[in-house]
Formats: sequence, C-alpha cells, structure tokens
Amino acid sequence: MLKHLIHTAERQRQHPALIDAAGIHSYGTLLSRSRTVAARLLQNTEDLDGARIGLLCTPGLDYVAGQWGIWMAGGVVVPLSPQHPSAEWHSALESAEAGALVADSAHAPGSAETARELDLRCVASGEAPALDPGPLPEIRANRPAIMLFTSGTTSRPKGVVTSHETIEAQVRSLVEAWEWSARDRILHVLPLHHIHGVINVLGCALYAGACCEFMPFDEARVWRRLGSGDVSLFMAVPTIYRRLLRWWDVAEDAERSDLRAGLHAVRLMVSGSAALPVSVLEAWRERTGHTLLERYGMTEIGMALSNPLHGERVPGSVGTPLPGVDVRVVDERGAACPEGAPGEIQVRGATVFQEYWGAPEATRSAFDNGWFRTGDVAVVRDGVYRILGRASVDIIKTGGYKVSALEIEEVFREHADIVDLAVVGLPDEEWGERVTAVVVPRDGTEVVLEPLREWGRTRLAAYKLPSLLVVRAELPRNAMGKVNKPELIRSLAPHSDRATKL
Ligand code: MLC
Ligand code: AMP
Repeated sequence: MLKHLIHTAERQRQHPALIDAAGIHSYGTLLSRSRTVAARLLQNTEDLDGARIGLLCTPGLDYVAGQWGIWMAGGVVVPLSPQHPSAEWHSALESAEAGALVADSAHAPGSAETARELDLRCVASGEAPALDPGPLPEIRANRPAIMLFTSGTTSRPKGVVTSHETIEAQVRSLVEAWEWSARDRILHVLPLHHIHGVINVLGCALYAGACCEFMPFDEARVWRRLGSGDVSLFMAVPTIYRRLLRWWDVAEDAERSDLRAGLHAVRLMVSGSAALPVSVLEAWRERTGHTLLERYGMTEIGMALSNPLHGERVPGSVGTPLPGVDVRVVDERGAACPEGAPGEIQVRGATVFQEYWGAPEATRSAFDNGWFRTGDVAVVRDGVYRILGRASVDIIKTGGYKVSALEIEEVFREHADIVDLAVVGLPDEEWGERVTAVVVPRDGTEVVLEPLREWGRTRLAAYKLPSLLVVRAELPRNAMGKVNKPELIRSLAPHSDRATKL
C-alpha cells in the first residue's frame, strides 16, 4: 500500500491531495510532512519494526501525515478518535501495547497526559521544522499496517490487524468497482478510526491520486459542498443521509434548486455501515435524482458486496461480490444455503484481515476452513444479496457505529444505583438502532437517563451511551440464568416510544 501511495504522490507533487480547515495541501506537502513524522519517530532507530503507534489528530493533513509517517517508519497505525473520552484512548493504547503516540497540536495537552500515564513517547504530527529521516526501512507488503478496534461479542473491543497488502487489496477492489481516478474529489465527513472513513474514503482517494476534502458533519455545510459542483464522490452512513434529507425538506425552494444544479457534478453517492432503509433511498432519489449505491462490509474483511456502479441498484439489497472477494452463505452446519434460504455470510480472499491482536483463539474461531464468519445473515436471489440481520443480539449498530452491549453493561454495572441491567438495540428511524438500557434500580433509588449518561460520558464514547432508558423490577431470564434478550427486545420494541428517550 505504502509503496503505491508514495509512488502516486511523487508523480503528482503539485496536485491537491487534501483539503482541511487550514486550506489545500498538495501531494508534495503531504510527502514532506510525512517524512518529518517518520524522522521524529525513528530518531536513533532504523525501523519501528511493527511497533503500534497511536494516532490522535483531527481529520486533515496532520492525521494523514501521521498515518503515512508511521508507515514510513515501519510502525502500525492505531487511530484514536479525538471525540472519545481519554478512558477509550487508554484502553485502545493498552490493548495495542502501543509504543508511542502521534498527535496534532489541538490534542497536545490530552495526548501528553495520556502518554505520561501510559509511559509512551509523544510525537507531534504538526508543522515545521521539516526533518529528513534519511534512509527509510523497507516495508514489505505482508507487514502489519493498521489496527482498528471493533466491538463485538466480547466486552472489550478487539484490535483488528491488517497488513499493507490486505489494505491494498481492499482499496484496489473499490477503486476498480467504483472507477476512482485522479480527477475525483471526495467530501469526507466520517470519523477516521473506522474502516469506512479510513479505507473506503481516505485510502481510495489517495491511492487513486484524487483529492480528499475533510469537513466535520454538519447538514448545511455538507449540502453546500455537495451542491458546489466541485465534488464528485460522497460516502456516508444511513443516519447521515436521513439527516441531510431532513435539512433539505425544510430548506427554501431557491436554495434547493441551486443545490440541485451543482449535484450533477457528483458521480457517485455510497451508503454503507448499516442497512439503508428503502424509504431513505427513495426519498433521496426523488429529491436529488441520485440513486444511492448501497454496499456491505466489515472491519475484518473490508468491503465484500456492492450494488453496481453502472446498472440497476436494487433497493434493500447490497448487490454482488466485489472484485477479488469470495462470498458464500451457509447454514449452521457450514453447508451452502440454497437460493432464497437465509444463512451466515462468510468471506474469503486477499481483503481479509490477519489477526485479532493478542487473541489467537478469537482469531481461530472467527474462521471456518479459511472463510471468515461475519455473523451477518443474508439471502441470495439471482446472485444479489440481501442482509436480514445479525446472529448476535449483543451487537448493536447505531448511527453506523458497531457497539457491544456487553461492553456497555460492564461499565454501567459499576453504577451504585444499578442492581442489574441489560443493554439492547431497539429499532429507530434516525439511528438504525438505539442503545437501550433496561435497568433494575437499587431499592429506594431512582435511575434517570440524563444523569446516567453524564456518569457514563467520561467512561465511554458518546455513541455507546444509552439514549433510551427502561426501568424494570426484574429482567427476563432463561433456564441458564442468562437475560433473555430476544424476549426483552420483542416486549420493548413496539413500546419504545414510551421509554425515556433522549
Ligand atoms: C451521538 N449521539 C447519539 C448517537 N451518536 N445519540 C443516540 N444514538 C447515537 N448513535 C448523541 C451524542 O451523545 C450527543 O448528545 C449528540 O448526539 C451529538 O453527538 P455527536 O457525536 O456530535 O453526534 P453527531 O455528529 O450527531 O453524529 C451523528 C453521525 C455520527 C451520524 C455523524 O454518528 C457518525 O459519524 N457516524 C458514522 C460512523 C461510522 O463511520 N461508522 C463506520 C464504521 S465501519 P449530547 O447529549 O452530548 O448532546 C463499518 C464497516 C462498513 O461499519 O461497512 O462501513
Ligand atoms: P464494523 O464491525 O464496525 O466494521 O461493522 C460491520 C457491520 O456493519 C457488518 O457486520 C454489518 O452488520 C453492518 N453493515 C455494514 N454494511 C451494511 C449494510 N449495507 N447493510 C446492513 N448492515 C451493514
């Protein structure tokens, strides 16, 4: 991956690579800033040799120079979200057994404190003086490149380790399928600690020699840029499309017709990370004339399925396997499902990750004879895949983020007023699912949503905090004593409008 990125950047040093709040940055600037980060990281060593390096930067030049600099020096990037409380940074850096932390000036105080607490070296990704790292280590394609944390059926998020060649396979598959070129400009509004923002948007843009324009998500500003005529690509999660529609529907007529004119320059709009409701796809098409392209993927496997760039995009479906990706649907015994019968999606190929960091047993059990078991359930008809849901009730998708019910339960179990609790995802128009806490309070206490969220805010990322609260005298349990979550969800889903909501 790195070799191709550097080669592309060197060929077009003057071409704009990134746009952020500070302005436009050429590929030449990106190269020299990355080399400076590499020099700071290497100091007296020749090769970081796979050391895990945290990256804590606002999306923009500093982030990308940090990422490339860590790669040039032979390290593995562990991106952290600037929006997260420091408890989340700690847990990621500790699990990754990180050796250093690269941060921009906006996060210097927070990162310095975290680095001190964990006894890590802290390196600035920012500005001058430009440094020359001298000869850089040889980065073989099979060396690990990135560790992304993903929540799952364990209480602690797992570090998904992916090599340079795997990232390159993930990116090439999308560059080919969606015909990326150096003429593209993508508007990037997604977080940079998950695969959607890191690989599909940033990785593909720079691999193709295109331009990536960063902007924090804000409905009015995003519409203005999409309607400017400068942008050719946009990728987001369903919650973002729904929010943009809400803004559109209350905008002035004149504003809408101005935007519509500029929208012709956008050649592709992609939705992923969670199921795109058909109603959103249709409303989007009606308002903008664009049919959203829905695709399916996962941190461990990159993207696996996609509706076509050219040809019919089937609403409610995620299309067919992407180039270079083998996909099958199997029943519980591992036998291929006949057409139309639901089964688990399994994926094989060069786009699949290497390992969960420090968890060989979890890595082994994630595969079935070389096929990665996604835990997602789908049916195939005429070669086209439709996602039906997930096998585990402990995994919740909210706003496009995957969160683990078990992780949230473990944190809130420490709350003094809570005797027992279960966390479930309830269907929700805006978020896809809402993190819902079903709580049994200690006798004589009252548990209230807002203070509960306040209590959780320093411990967990904002999107993991329950935004719905249900108080119960007891929780339904099965014969094994485990909370019966399917029953809980069935009993709550029709009444979720009556629970305490944010
Ligand atoms: C945030 N809030 C939520 C929430 N997320 N409330 C309920 N449910 C949620 N999921 C609350 C916050 O606590 C806060 O409340 C308020 O909303 C604003 O918070 P914010 O962080 O500013 O949120 P906002 O900007 O509104 O975020 C919405 C969003 C964001 C849609 C822009 O969720 C987002 O960027 N999602 C994309 C995630 C993503 O990239 N996923 C890809 C994973 S990779 P308060 O009380 O503080 O005001 C993957 C593989 C694949 O899935 O296939 O791509
Ligand atoms: P993550 O583990 O954060 O990478 O999220 C991956 C999960 O997102 C998948 O396992 C799916 O459950 C879900 N997902 C991604 N794309 C889609 C989609 N188009 N439709 C439904 N679910 C999706």
